[in-house]
Amino acid sequence: MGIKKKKNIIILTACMVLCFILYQLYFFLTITSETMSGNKLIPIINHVNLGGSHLRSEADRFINDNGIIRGVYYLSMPRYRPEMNEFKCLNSEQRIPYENVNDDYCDCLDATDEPSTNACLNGTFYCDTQYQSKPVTLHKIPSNKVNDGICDCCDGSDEWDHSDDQKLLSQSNSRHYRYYISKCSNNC
Ligand SMILES: [Ca+2]
Ligand SMILES: [Ca+2]
Repeated sequence: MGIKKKKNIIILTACMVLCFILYQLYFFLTITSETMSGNKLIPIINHVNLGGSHLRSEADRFINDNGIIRGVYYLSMPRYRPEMNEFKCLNSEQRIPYENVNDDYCDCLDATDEPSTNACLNGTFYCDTQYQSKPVTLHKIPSNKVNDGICDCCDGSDEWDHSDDQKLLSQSNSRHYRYYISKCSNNC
């Protein structure tokens, strides 16, 4: 191989590396500018690419970034694991089929089977950022404020059910990063 040919290959490789770096930088700056404006980035699970045994169920949309069922107080989380495919309401002896948890219908008389939805009138939703400091307070809201279009939690986690028209990034950018922007900013 001639010296000139080698030189051309090196230049071509360098150009490709440079283009790749610029491409990544462009997306990084796009995401950063969106974040700087106070919006919150929420990961989207790409169900198609997960495939096979890792295929996520519809129920995964109820899991927040902390790995906790949305709206559940973290200390209560173990009680939301199914026992014999049943759920025992937190504050009573009532038991319901586990599939009735977060099915958008209030089954437990104590309103604890719908931690992520607004189905129970007297329910409680614990924000993703469960504690606020100075003074330290447990951050929770009545569950009828979940997905009502108004940001109630300081981190905006009560407005988790986003429709397509709330995506602020373009479709291609969203797919690339599997992110979209919620309309609630994180002020916690
Ligand atoms: Ca239910
Ligand atoms: Ca709300």
